[in-house]
Amino acid sequence: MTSSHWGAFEVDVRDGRIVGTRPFSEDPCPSAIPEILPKAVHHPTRVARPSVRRGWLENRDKTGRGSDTYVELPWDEALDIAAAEIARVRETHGNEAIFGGSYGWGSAGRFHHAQSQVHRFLNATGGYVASFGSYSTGCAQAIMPHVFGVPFLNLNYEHQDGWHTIAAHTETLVMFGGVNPKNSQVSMGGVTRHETAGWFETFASKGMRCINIGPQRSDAPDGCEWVPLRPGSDTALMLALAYVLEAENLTDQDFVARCTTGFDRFRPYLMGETDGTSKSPDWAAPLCGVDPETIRSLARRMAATRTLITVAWSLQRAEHGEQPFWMSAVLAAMLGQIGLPGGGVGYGYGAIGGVGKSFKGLTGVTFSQGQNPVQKVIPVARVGDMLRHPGQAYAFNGRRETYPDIRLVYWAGGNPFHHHQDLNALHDAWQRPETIIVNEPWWTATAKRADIVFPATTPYEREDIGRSNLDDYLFYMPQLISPVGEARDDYVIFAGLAERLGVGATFTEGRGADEWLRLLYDEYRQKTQQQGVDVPDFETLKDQNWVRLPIHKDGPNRTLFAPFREDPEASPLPTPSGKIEIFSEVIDSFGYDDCPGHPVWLPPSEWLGTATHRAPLHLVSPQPGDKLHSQLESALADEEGARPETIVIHPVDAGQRKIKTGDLVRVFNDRGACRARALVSIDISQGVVALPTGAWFGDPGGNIDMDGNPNVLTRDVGTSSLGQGCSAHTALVDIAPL
Ligand SMILES: Nc1nc2c(c(=O)[nH]1)N[C@H]1C(S)=C(S)[C@@H](COP(=O)(O)OP(=O)(O)OC[C@H]3O[C@@H](n4cnc5c(=O)[nH]c(N)nc54)[C@H](O)[C@@H]3O)O[C@H]1N2
Ligand SMILES: Nc1nc2c(c(=O)[nH]1)N[C@H]1C(S)=C(S)[C@@H](COP(=O)(O)OP(=O)(O)OC[C@H]3O[C@@H](n4cnc5c(=O)[nH]c(N)nc54)[C@H](O)[C@@H]3O)O[C@H]1N2
Ligand SMILES: [Mo]
Repeated sequence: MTSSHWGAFEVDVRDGRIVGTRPFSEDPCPSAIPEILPKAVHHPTRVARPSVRRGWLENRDKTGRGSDTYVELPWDEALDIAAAEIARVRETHGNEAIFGGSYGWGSAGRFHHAQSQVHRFLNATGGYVASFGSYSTGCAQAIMPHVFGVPFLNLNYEHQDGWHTIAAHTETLVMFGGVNPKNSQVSMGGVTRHETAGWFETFASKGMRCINIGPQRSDAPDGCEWVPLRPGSDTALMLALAYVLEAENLTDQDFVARCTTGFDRFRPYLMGETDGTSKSPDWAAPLCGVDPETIRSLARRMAATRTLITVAWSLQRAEHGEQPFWMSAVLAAMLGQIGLPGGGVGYGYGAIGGVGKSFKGLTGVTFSQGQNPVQKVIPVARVGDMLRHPGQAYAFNGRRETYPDIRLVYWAGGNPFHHHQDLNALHDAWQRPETIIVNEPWWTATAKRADIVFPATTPYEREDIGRSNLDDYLFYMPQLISPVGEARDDYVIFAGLAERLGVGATFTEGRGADEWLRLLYDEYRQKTQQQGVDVPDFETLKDQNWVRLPIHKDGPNRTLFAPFREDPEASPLPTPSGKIEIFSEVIDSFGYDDCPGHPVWLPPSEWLGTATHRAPLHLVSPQPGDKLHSQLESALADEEGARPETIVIHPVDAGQRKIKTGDLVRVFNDRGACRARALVSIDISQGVVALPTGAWFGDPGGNIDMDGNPNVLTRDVGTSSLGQGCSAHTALVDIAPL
């Protein structure tokens, strides 16, 4: 038995190979993702040996990334070359010339977490330029602390209601962007029991009204109502709901007065006193595609029943993504149910399997990354800009920063040529650094654009501990097979480099991976005991394989908002005003046109409101249902008909283009083109197409990505000067039969 981001499963091994997987008996709704594993782990696309790009090896060429051949070298030789190059860059340009943000999910397992390993290594050598936030929630991580005063992820994981509380109290669940059991299959660090779909059965049996607002019916479980909405227009709809509350005297004046600040600055905008436009349902209807009567009756129902507004992370993965997140908090504040069980607002339900579960927080099993002497940090999704514009100034959350001049990139545990926007532009920007080093198990599009590739093991080739704070299981993850090819653990790779750079002792502290694992586990065990939870000693856990921890909490989870609601003076929020900030003096003082002092409607630059005959369709690019991002892609892509990836299109849009289900199509705009396979469906709004992420960025071979990666089409712009998050969901495209 082992654990993974997509859950726990049994593994069958024969003759040193993984031959099959079986679901864990305690999982009520296991993911099918492990079924791809046997093929993926032994796939010919595994990196067999350390490999150095020929052009770089021979004359330090930078232009052949993505097209060159590789020279396989013995480990010692490849490590010598990489260490000498890191030393050269440090000595010539300083550690600020090394980018080690290395964003990505890598694999579950606490010790062999690739990103922690690369950060610890680079810190030992004098530091690196890091990145802030995630592609998942970078924009929310910047805006929401201004509104509620706490780190955004703490809201999601600790303060908002758990499923039990929602089931017991909520009457109306209003889900912007849905709550998708497909996405709940995964959770960083592991999700052992997949429960989201089961909770919706409970909600249905209790007669809860569950309303999915967004472009796809499939974003919420069967049985939920669907209000189709144009992507990028949620703020307009939320404003109109707020307008109805105010116009019909349904705002909870007492809550607004006691628990918020700045309503007086926001109200004139809402009612049209500042700009001559009242944000009424009639104003919003043509923007969001929802008719005014539906908006009015929804607002009345939200005011009349215990209502929980949920907002999918996808809404802030778009230009001006700050606005729907902030506005959802304002709308919930006007409804006055924040701090009541089953009411108010919550974020990221369904996004990952752990949100909505309520567990006592325990200390983690953590490998220290040390201190980073380099202060420079970029917003994670601005990596393309950073490479393109060294020295250029940019705004970020009230600060003025400059991009560093990056000469060396080290990536371990992520796949930017899957995850970043506008991949053709990234491909060009990627030609600028002098050296790119990547640790990867597979020949991904990123590995194929590296100068030095070190083959990394997968979790099945090493022992580890599996544990996530959003899960109540603890796993010993056994080594199931020998490393494939000449793969080494990231730890061993970095220990080899650190040794050559004279910082071996700093990195390893004289320990092997097995010694670290036992030490970190013992420390964890001591701390959990102090927290009142007994876990077995290492050897016992190893024998038992896993334990379920007694850390379940069923009660209301509102550790932050219930006392605040009760007495906002005695239990203030950690915002400047101590209250929920409907108007933020701090944000206002930044003077950003693209994120002013209170939530506003700012139309995105690409959405159905700006559609042209060249690019008439809005592309949303959600997470793939059949796997995690680009992981295990080579094995899945082998399956007959699995590639190119499927794009969902409305029958009217398909009919106009003579496209039928199963047809191969070309999806394109001015930034690029990819192939996809059409699925014609009435479960998507007209004018919108959905192409999930997950396909590798196939070799362009001309100018069309053959596998169907939507990021050849997406825009590489920040959400705003405030959040500078990823804007993947803001893109217009067209489609033609191939
Ligand atoms: N258009 C569009 N783009 C998006 C999104 C979107 O909604 N739309 N979503 C964004 C989001 S939220 C995210 S989180 C990103 C995800 O993007 P990533 O996190 O970059 O995607 P993964 O495919 O999980 O990349 C992990 C890589 O680590 C490798 N790996 C696994 N285990 C190990 C290991 O032990 N060691 C090493 N060295 N490597 C390992 C895997 O093979 C894989 O290549 O994509 C973003 N991109
Ligand atoms: N199976 C699987 N699950 C995953 C992942 C995976 O790769 N595979 N990745 C995980 C990761 S890293 C993350 S961050 C989460 C992401 O979780 P989310 O951000 O919630 O998920 P997405 O799939 O990006 O988007 C969900 C839906 O939002 C809708 N949407 C897009 N734009 C808009 C809009 O403007 N308004 C409204 N109302 N709806 C919109 C789309 O129809 C889309 O299907 O998922 C996690 N779960
Ligand atoms: Mo993510």
